This record gives sequence, structure tokens and C-alpha cells, in this order.
Amino acid sequence: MANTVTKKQFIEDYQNEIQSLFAEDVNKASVANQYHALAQLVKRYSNRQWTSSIKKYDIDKQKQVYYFSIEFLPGRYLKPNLLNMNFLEMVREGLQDLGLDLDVIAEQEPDQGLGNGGLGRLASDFMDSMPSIGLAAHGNGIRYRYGLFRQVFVDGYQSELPDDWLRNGNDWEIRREDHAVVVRFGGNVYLQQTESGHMEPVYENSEDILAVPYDNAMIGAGELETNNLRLWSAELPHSVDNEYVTPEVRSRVKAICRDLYPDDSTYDGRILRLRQEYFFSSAGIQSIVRHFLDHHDDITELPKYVAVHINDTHPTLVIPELMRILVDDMGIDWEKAWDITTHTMTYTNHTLLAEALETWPIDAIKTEIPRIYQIIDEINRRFFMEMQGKFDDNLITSIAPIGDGSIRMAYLAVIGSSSVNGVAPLHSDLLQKDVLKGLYAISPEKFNNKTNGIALRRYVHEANEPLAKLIDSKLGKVWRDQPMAIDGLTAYADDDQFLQELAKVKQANKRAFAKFIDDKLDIQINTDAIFDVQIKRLHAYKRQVLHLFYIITEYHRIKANPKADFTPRVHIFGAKAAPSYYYAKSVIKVINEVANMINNDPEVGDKLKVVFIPNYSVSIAEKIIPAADISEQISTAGKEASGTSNMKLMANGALLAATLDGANIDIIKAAGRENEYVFGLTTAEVYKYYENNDYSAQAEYDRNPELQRVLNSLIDGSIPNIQSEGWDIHDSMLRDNDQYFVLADYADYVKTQDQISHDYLDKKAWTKKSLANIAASGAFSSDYTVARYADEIWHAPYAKDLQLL
Ligand code: DL6
Repeated sequence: MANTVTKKQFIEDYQNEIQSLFAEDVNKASVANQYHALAQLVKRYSNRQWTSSIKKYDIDKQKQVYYFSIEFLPGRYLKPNLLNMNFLEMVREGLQDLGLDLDVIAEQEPDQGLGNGGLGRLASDFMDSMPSIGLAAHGNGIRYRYGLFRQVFVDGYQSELPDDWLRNGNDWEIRREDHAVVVRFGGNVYLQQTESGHMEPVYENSEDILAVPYDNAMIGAGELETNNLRLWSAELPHSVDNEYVTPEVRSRVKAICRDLYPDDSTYDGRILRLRQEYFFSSAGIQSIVRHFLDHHDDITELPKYVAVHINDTHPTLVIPELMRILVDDMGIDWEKAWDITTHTMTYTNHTLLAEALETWPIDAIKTEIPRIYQIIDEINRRFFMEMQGKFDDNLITSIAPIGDGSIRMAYLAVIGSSSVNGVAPLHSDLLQKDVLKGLYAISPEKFNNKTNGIALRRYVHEANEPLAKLIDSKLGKVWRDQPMAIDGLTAYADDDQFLQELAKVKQANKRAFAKFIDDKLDIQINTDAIFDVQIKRLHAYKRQVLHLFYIITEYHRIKANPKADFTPRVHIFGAKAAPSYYYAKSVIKVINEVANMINNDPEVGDKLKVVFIPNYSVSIAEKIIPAADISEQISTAGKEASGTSNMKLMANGALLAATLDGANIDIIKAAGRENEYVFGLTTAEVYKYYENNDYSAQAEYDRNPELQRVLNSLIDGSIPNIQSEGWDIHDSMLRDNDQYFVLADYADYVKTQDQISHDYLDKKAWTKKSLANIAASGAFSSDYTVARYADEIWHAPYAKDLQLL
């Protein structure tokens, strides 16, 4: 359906919108109200396409995918929506005619930070790509009252404040109370035979909670389709919502959707997380089945028309929940129900960290969701029956859904799904060989790889308009529609004029970013310096400390020889540490104190600066990424499942400083090793250390005087204002034998960084490498990723003719 609003029409509609919402003229309205009115108007424009897509999917009986994720990280919607509707330029000009600035208005929108990092952002990138390729695929998650905390630094320490993103309402959502469902927790449940001989559960004293959906339009690019992101909110059912309800009961219900991350250092916090998981899994499955039965007669056809995707283990309870509905509510026999369920479900694993594989104590599941426990127990019993005799007993016990007093969510997800994928080739390989080895042994046919991708529309077309326009000037707009076409840029690798223009774009982006930093943090940075960027969750395996160690090394060198030539650098960090992750918080404190020391040392001047931007978010990422020269992707090889900031930075012309980990490997292959900076242990070398148990951090320390100076500086008082935090890092290296091989990689990392400092001075050669990265980035568009999921996992059709690789 064509979006045909003219500028004239838009101006009139916008004036009317402000008038009817706020009873004032456009120029008298506050910028906040200008934003609200614009969002409301854009939503109104998009609703027609939304209704039409939903209707069309049902009439055509198009297979629909439901992507269950406990996190979505949309950031802001206004500009991406305008871009996808093809209204960005028109609205910008229309606002200009009214004396307004779209970019100023857009800054009013709160980030929707309903996710923690890569996992949630990937889900949102998929939400952008699915309708853009014409795939009927909807999100299903939780409408958290508070997003991930707002991070502030107090005396260099991370402090967490509530992220009150809903304070002024959410203009994009539609509350649909008429589609609410009831989710049942707790109480007792026993089975009773009905007259027809069917066993039916009887519930006593259960706690019923109303799940109310809030729907959000996911607007596809190119006027293709608009899908739905359904976020559930917990409320008291009307039947019990009366004056006699105690405040404790009310707050128990409210707690389910209050925080993205309940404090999992306490038992109550963990139980709350379990309640969240069941809440959105049950609500989503109930509404899918209800919708399906409105349009189809035969429930055994569910897998033909519906795919339910389990994004990481948090929504795994969709498996027993669908079984419950089929067996208990619809009276289908177990084998048939299991066949329907396993052919409907598919699962993506997103981690290689064994400790990140979720498990729940049996007692917790029994108490909170007793009927679901019975069903998992039956799945477990049948799993044993089916496997015994075919496989070794020890193997079966080690991979059963229930074991060691716990429900093992990843194992249940694999057993209850028809497909299991990792998110980069190395990750998928290690799942098979190591993390999920036993399950791979019994069902190898389920395992496959789907390398992650990113929404180039957000991270290049919208966040880096100058670059996008420069690419248009050479390739036309085809690359926006068919991302692989961006490799046409390789034809300009020796075009001096083009390289100069590309360098100019980067320089302008760096200036814009420097201004942002000056305004926000009052730090002045040198735009001729290398902008060296590490933006990701703060975690030991991601090794922000390795980057920190290089910064301290540079500082020591400058202090030892202030007159020596030095390629200036600005080190830029964005990262949040989980509130109860003590070590990660120590790392933040030390980086902040090193930044203070360096940034205020006149002898250093603008040779070296360290900027840790507080409250890293999607919209801050959009400001940093276009300005980056170096993309730090320095996790221990074999630990990062994929990474996605590596792809975003590459697409904006940053060069990798990277280990051979996750999707770095694929980026290096695509852009050419000569255009990246690769260092460090390989996965095979890391595994060899594990096997031989012969890694010695002390030996690494002993053989490298420069490294000794760095580690000593953490504890000898030379970094002002740190105490136990320096020791935390020092101990993790030497006392605890450096679990993530930071010291083993230090020397090679420093050498590589020195090479970067050297190479950056040759502007032309550098820009050529940057171009090679941009030109190779098309393959990492999430349009291709979701198309592959659709073809090979969901077996769902999509309209767009994407030239798949
Ligand atoms: O697949 C998206 C994203 C990957 O790019 C990251 O490499 C991976 O760490 C992240 N996984 C998670 C899940 N839990 N843990 N740890 O956030 O997924």
C-alpha cells in the first residue's frame, strides 16, 4: 500500500494534530508536545498499512511466525519509522517550513530500553527486517514498566536509577484489553477423570493474573508489510480487582512487569524472573492458539500455519504451555500434542558460557506453576523411555530436561523444538562440539547456524545520513533495497576523489560526536585522533580490561617520553554492568579513574583521552558508531557467540581490532584480513590450555616488563582514587590465574595497536580499508538473516525477492 502523503497534507495534519491533542498552535507547543503529536500522527498514517497486513495474512492463511523474546531493545521509533515509510525527507522539510527541526524533536523520544544488549537489539533488528521482506512475523515480549536501569557515574562508580521510560506515556502502543488472557500461577492441581474418560486438571487456590497486550506497529521498509510487536502487561483480573484486595497482592501482580532484571542475587528475585518467563510465554501461546482457531478448524495443522520461535531459553515454557493447552484444554492425546508442539517450536541459543544456560530448581517450578511442572515431568519421563536402549544411560541422564534437582531450560528447548541454531559459524560449531554436545549426539539433524545480522536501515541509512547519501551518489538507491549491492563500492577503491569524500564524511561525523561529548560531558576531544570504540555489556569475557591495559600502557609511554611522536587516540567506552556484578562494576570504576587521571594531565594534552559515556543505549550507539575508526572486538576466542556491534561499526567504516571470535571471523573473511587488525589466541589454543590445564598468568606477567608496570599501577597508588577496585582486577589476573587469558593476549594486542597507530597516519590507505569494510557490510544485513530463518527454519514465505547469498 503506497504511502502517499504530500508535504502540504502533512503540514496541515500536523497542525491539526497538535491542535486537537494540546489545544495550541505548533510554535507555541513545547518540544515534548511537538514530539508527541508527531509520533501520534505517524502512528495514524501507519495504521492503515498495519490493518491491511494483518487482514491479508489471515485471508491468505499465510504462515505466521511468533518470535518470543524476554528482551526487545527498540531504542527510538520516530526516525526509523519515518525512514521505512519513506517520509523522512518529506517530514523533515515540512517541519522546516514550520520553523521546526526534526532532529531536535526526535531527541525528545525516550529510548525503549527493554533489553540488556545484543540479544534484545537483535530481536528489534529482526522486527525491522521481517516486515521489510514481507514476512508475517510478530514479536512477543513483556512491557516492562521500567527499562534497564539508567546508569549514572557517582565518583566514578556506576549507580543505577530507575529508567522511567513510560512517565509521559508511549505514543506508539495500542492497549488491547479486549485481547487479554488469564495466566494461572501457584495453588494445587490434581487430575480428575471426566465422563469421557479424559484426565482433566482441577486447580485449587491458584493465583489468576490478567495479561493485557499492548501492540506496537513494526513498520516495514518499502511499503511492504507492518507486523505486530505484542508486549504483555500484568494486571489483576477485573473479577478480583476490588477494594478488598490487599496491597501485597496488588504489588505481587505489578512486580511481574515492573523490572527488566529482577535482582537475581536473591531467591525472591529469581522467582520473579521465573514468573515473568511463564507470564509472557503463557499469554503469548494462549493468544496464538485463540487467533489460530478463529481462522482454522484443525489444530493439528498448527505447525503448517504457525512457527513459534524461542529466542534464548527464557521463553522455553512455551513448550509445556502449548502441551497444556492441547492436552488439557483441547483433549488431544499426548503423542499427537507432542508432535504438534515439536513441529511448531524452534530455538536459538545465544551463549557459549555454560553458566549462562538457565536452570530452575524443581521446587520453584512445582510451587509457581504446578501443572507446568507435571507436564515437564511427563516430557522427561517419555524422553527417558524413548532414548533408553538407543543411547548410553549416562548420556541420557546428562541431557534430560530434568536433572540435578533442576529443570534445564536449554535442554528442554532443544528436545521440544524442531530446529536449534547458533548465531555465527564458530558458535554453532562449538555448540555441537562442546556446550550442547550430548543433545547434538542424539539429534544432529536439528542443529544449524544462522549468522546474526543488523538493521542497516537504522545504523547506516538513518544514523549516518551523510554516508548513506555518499553511497547513493555512486550506486543509486539499489543498495538500500538489496544490501549486497553495496559491494559495488569496491569499484571506487582506487578513486582518490571518492576516498577523500569518504574521509570527509568520517571527519564530519567525528566533529558531530566531539560536539556531543563536549555538550554532554564537558570533555574536549581531538578530532584528528583515532576514535577507538568499545561498546557492549561490561563482562569479563568481553575483556574491557585488555583495552584498559593498553590505555595505561600508552599513558606510561607518554609519561616516560613526553616529546616522542604519538598518534593521538580517543578511547570511547559505552557499557552497563549488571547491578549485582561486582567485578564488572570495579572495572567501570577503574576505567573512570584512569580517564580522570589521563584527561586532566597537561603533559598528555590531546594526545590521549578516555571517554566513558554513561547510560549507553541504542540512541547513544547511533551517535558513536558513525564516528568510529576502530572497533574493539576483543573477547577471548570461543566466548562471544557472535557480537553485533562488530557489524554495525564495520558498516560505518570502522576497522576491527579483533580476536578470532564470534562473527569477527566472518567479517574478517568478508572484508579481507588485510583490512582488519587481528590478534590473540585462537579458539583451538584456548581449548588446548583447558585440556592441558597449563596456563600460567604469572609466567605471562614475569616475562613482560611493560605488562608488569600496568598491573602494578592498579595496586601501587599511581592511579588516584582507586583501592579495592584495582585489587579486584589485579587478583583476577594473578591470584585467579586470568580466566579469560587477558595477559596471554596482551603483548600481541599492544603490537597490533601500535601497528594501528602507525597505519592511521597514511590517510589514504586507511580510508581504503575503511571502504573495504563498508563495501563488505551488505552480507550482514538482518534482512538476509531473517530470510534464512524463514527459508530454512520456519518454512514461511515472504514477498521480497532478496538475492540471497
Ligand atoms: O545473538 C545476539 C547476541 C550475540 O551477538 C552476543 O554475542 C551474545 O553474547 C548475546 N547473548 C546474550 C545471552 N546471554 N548471555 N550471555 O545476551 O546474544
